[in-house]
Amino acid sequence: MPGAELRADYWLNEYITPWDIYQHGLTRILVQKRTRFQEMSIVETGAYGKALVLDGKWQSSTGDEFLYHEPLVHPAMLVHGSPRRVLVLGGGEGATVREALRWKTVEKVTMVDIDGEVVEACREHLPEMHQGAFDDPRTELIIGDALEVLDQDEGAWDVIVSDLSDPIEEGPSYKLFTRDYFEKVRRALAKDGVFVVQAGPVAPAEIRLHARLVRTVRTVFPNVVSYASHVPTYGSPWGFALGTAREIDLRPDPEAIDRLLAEKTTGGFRFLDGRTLLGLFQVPKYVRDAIDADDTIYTMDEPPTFFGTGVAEGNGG
Ligand code: SPD
Repeated sequence: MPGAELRADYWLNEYITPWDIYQHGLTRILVQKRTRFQEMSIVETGAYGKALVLDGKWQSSTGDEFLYHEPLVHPAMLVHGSPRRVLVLGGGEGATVREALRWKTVEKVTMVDIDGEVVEACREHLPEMHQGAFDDPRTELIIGDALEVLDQDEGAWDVIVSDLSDPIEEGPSYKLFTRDYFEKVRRALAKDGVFVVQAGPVAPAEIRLHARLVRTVRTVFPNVVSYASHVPTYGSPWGFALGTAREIDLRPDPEAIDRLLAEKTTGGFRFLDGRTLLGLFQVPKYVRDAIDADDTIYTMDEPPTFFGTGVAEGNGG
């Protein structure tokens, strides 16, 4: 019987759809507490290293986070070409800031996260993720509300990265997946700035959120590209939406991208290079069709509601 091989001490059951659960086998629970904003766990998994889980939703794990954080950050940086000032909204683990700091052109990365307890716990328990990014002299950390920070800084940022937890109804982030929020982002960006948002799963059964987010970003930015990366611990390929007033070259020349990365970054990529970027921008037909078919726009009055939380349980042993 297959179950006889399973050796986890705890199981974290994350609902992917109302019909599917991703059961992550855990060997240790390092942190489990209710912060002012959400339920937080930092766990050690049997297969994928350590992971941050918020409100029962998987955020990232040391074993495959590069498949999320590299495609989150670098396509936007590459579309810009020479980013100096980067704003990260959310991103508690510090890995998004870590990626932005790979760019030698970057003079300042400001990260705004509402939950100081999450940031502190990640700083302490997930050094593999931030790799000292919080201590870099170019990093500024603000514990506060992204909406307020956006209002203060008009036209200031070359790249804004929205690395928020999934928009579950009870969670702290769902309002930040709306047109109203994207309009604030646009005002905070420099005229030729680039915005990217983690934009939900693109598995066929769950693609609605992604399609609607892309349509919502399109109401604010003239050029938008949807792309996705396969992150095994998410249980679905994960989507991103990038918006800008710049032209986006959907068939970038891999050699030119490799030259740009060699010249302007400190390197060390595990996922991204010129060929990978070219592949990322070739969006599968079912994703394009889903985006074309759904014209719902998320607003503060009608924000997204993303399905599912999860629960960690001991195995009784
Ligand atoms: N940093 C936020 C990333 C959120 C990704 N959520 C993944 C859920 C997997 N089912």
